[in-house]
Amino acid sequence: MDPKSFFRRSSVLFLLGSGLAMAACGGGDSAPADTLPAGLDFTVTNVPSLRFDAADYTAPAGEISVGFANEDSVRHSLIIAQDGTKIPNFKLVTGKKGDAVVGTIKLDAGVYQLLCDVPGHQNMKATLTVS
Ligand SMILES: [Cu+2]
Repeated sequence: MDPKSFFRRSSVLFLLGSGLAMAACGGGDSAPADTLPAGLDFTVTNVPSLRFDAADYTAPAGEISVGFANEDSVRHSLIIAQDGTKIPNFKLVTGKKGDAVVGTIKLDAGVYQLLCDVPGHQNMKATLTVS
């Protein structure tokens, strides 16, 4: 074999090798997202970064179903408060991106605050108007 052709073949093998290495690195998060059932009274979605997807939500008074979904990459909670007092026995938590949970709560007509109580998430606030 002449030296020139040996060099060409080595180069081809080298390129093939690096191509395989790059393909092996191309992972990615492909965890299937949970989906919320249709017909919930209201739904809050966490979006990047550290935000609810709206500033104002509305819901009917009475026993209501609440959906809480996470499109952000960190854990979030949903707390409902009125005049600075948390509504007891209600807290929804989404752990990771793609999580979705449903809860129920009984609320009278009025204006409520939605909060996330994960440390450092005090900017996650929204208003819920129940009527
Ligand atoms: Cu949060």
